[in-house]
Amino acid sequence: MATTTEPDRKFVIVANRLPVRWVDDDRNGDSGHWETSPGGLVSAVRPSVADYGQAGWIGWTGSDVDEEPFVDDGLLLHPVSMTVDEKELFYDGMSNGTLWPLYHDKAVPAEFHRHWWDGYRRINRRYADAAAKVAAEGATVWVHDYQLQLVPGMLRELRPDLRIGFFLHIPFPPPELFVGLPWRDEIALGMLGSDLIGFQTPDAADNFHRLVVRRGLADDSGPGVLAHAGRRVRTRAYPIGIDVARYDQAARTDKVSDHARDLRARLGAPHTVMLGVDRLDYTKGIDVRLRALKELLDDGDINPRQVTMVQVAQPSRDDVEAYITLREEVDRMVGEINGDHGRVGFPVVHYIHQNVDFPELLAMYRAADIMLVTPFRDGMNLVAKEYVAARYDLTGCLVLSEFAGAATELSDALLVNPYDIDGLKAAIARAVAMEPTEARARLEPMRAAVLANDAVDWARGFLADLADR
Ligand code: ADQ
Repeated sequence: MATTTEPDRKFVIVANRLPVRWVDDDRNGDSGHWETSPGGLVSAVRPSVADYGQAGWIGWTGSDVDEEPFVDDGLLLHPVSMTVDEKELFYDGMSNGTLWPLYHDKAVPAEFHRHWWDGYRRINRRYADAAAKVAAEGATVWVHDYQLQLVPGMLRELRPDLRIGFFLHIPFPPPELFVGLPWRDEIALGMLGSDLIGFQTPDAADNFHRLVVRRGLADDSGPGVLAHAGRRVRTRAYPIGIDVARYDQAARTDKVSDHARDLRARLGAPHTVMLGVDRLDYTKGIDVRLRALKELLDDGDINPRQVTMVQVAQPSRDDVEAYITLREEVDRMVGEINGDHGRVGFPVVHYIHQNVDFPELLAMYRAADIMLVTPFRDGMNLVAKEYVAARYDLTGCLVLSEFAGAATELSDALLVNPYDIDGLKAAIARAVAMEPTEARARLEPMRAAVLANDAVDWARGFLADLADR
């Protein structure tokens, strides 16, 4: 690994996190190694770097230790550091206490605090300064997500020569909701610093378009085109995809099949295995699916000796109050279901509050007859697509919230409104009873949709439009 600070990068990604993270090998932190960061953003965006030669990535390492820029496999990694206090204001506060709930329909109330906003601006400035430092003359810069919405505007002021794209991974709320935000115009103007703004769905793109026109921040120049500050800013939906081949190929291996078989045996060989895989986040509707399961069991509509559920919840944002409360609620509900309906050695819900590695995740997708994806609101939801990619034999049933971005492409799933518990119960009961021919007929078009738009297609599609003037 070599270091460099030359402004020589033709393509620069700016995202909250770097694509690698430091993992301590011992408790003293004396030795450790870099490994690929988990999550959909990295796996979708990382391959696009290969098309550009000299590329750079600006992001946070996740620690408060200052790190020097370094080159890994030709990619310049430029760490942005923040103190513990700054992280509290920028990340826990403004990003995850204000914007995250506001953009997800206020699943919990969004809080507005001026000191959070000040921290958000300060850290956005730090990312913009770093991008201005490493981007070569005329370079393309691709900024990601709700933590960094001010970066395009700040960067345009510093470097008008750059081509700037922005992609929002989460929903963009209707203007009626967004206008309650005290810093609505600053945020919208930050995004308008881009040449191209990508969203997960046409609804999100439309919400942004209507907002900026209504607020007088830009003029409508036709579908998906805005006029702002003498420039053309385009907006469009680019639904994100997954690395389909990776899931499909791994799913077909004997190793994963054996693992899945073993998993089912360890679950007590139930007739039906249901699965949930989510970050432990209140937008994901983990509580609502547990409630539906509990009522179905209480009412005797499903038999606890025949149906087992595995819920994997990846630890997430555990410094934020609402996440601590959710964790307690899920713990309690799992305990209640197992207390009422489990037997010694045979709990009904197997709850894992941990990361699982790729082979384990794949084996779970293969072992699951029913996949429950029930967010109240979700930009896309990659888990739904991963499950479909792993079901190469066209068996299995996806129950999917109509409020996940993925519902647009996966409209052959059993679509549910997660606020409607009776509807969700009916969908689960229907999935348990579904005939293989119907499951097959539903999975076939969904697999075609997932295969037709993988992560590389998604990134290339966005970047081709960004390059096109
Ligand atoms: P997330 O809210 O994180 O992403 P999602 O799209 O489902 O949601 O991606 C989660 C990823 O983490 C998936 O790849 C999944 O396999 C993995 N994962 C979940 N639980 C895990 C566990 N316990 N162990 C290991 N891996 C686990 C945000 C937006 C989404 C949008 C993505 C990408 O909220 O709407 O789809 O960005 O744009």
